[in-house]
Amino acid sequence: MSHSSLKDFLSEVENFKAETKEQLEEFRLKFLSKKGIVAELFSQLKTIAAENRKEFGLEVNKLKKAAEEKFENFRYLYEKKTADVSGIDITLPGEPFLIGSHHPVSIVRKKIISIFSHIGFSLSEGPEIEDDWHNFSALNFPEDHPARDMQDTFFVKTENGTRPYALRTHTSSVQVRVMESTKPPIRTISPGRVYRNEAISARAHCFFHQVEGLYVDEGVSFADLKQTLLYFAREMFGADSQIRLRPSYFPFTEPSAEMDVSCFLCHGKGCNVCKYTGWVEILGCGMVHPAVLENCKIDSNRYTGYAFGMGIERITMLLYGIKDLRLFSQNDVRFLQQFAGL
Ligand code: 2U9
Repeated sequence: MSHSSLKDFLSEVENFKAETKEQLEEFRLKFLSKKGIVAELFSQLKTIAAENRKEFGLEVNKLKKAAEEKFENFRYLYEKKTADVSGIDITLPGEPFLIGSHHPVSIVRKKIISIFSHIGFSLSEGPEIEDDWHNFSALNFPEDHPARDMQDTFFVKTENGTRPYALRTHTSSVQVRVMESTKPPIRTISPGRVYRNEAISARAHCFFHQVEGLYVDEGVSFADLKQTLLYFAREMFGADSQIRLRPSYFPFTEPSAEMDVSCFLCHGKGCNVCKYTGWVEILGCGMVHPAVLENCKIDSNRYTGYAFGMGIERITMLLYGIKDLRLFSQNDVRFLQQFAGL
């Protein structure tokens, strides 16, 4: 078989068009059957001079592939053309297929991350199983603080019976790790899942999600904190939002405060969400305690910082009017589907 006739076969295959079933069968018999051209060419392989055999083999393979592809294409077209659709109502609507949706906690987490990333906050993440230092001691929790109690925290037992690790109770532990490994300025938020040993009810769960923020640099003041939180409230709850800060106490911040936002539902007229006060509690915050900075080897005479923390489920419930925390972890599609497209 000469090279030129192989080329002729290839162009014959490439130019082939079938109008009828008979033409298609003729094509199959000619090229692809047991006694067809492709099989015949393969049987000639052993008679080809050794130095030309590889090239010849490749060419025949190319012809075989082209013929098979052509045959399949026309067979598909023919079957489509002659398919029997009598008795099928092609005007009936199709079976709808369910599209997925983002979890409401993810929607709100992403929104919070986006708001803070626009003003230069980086994202930091860390382990959910933490040691005592990063979850408690570095954050200035006294040895006898109730959060360290088995009643409040899930401890992880090791093989030798000691309990040196716990499921983190807040993502502040992540920020301790950032401070230990980074020189200020530090401007970061840490979203993530946290765990508390609570009986499960509509208002409490053994795990939930937080976003905490931390800003450490020279000259960071409470005024910086206030302005950042006002920006956050207006991005999250509407441009006309107001905030107010009430004094509070946390071991890791001093002074500490809780922030309320003016009610985004009734705008002060009084409603169920704000319990007729006009204000809704959103987050806790404060200036990082100097002892926490020192624990992380940051000079508290040179640097100051602010921090804040919020529960994502709480904000999600307020925004969407969700009345039961358990809905977030029950994976009921009737609940989840309401957030499709958001
Ligand atoms: C470092 C130092 C201080 C983070 C803060 C709060 C206040 C706060 C709660 C809100 C509701 C937790 O989800 S919640 O239960 N958080 O009130 N969090 S200040 O302070 C830090 C963080 C990191 C190194």
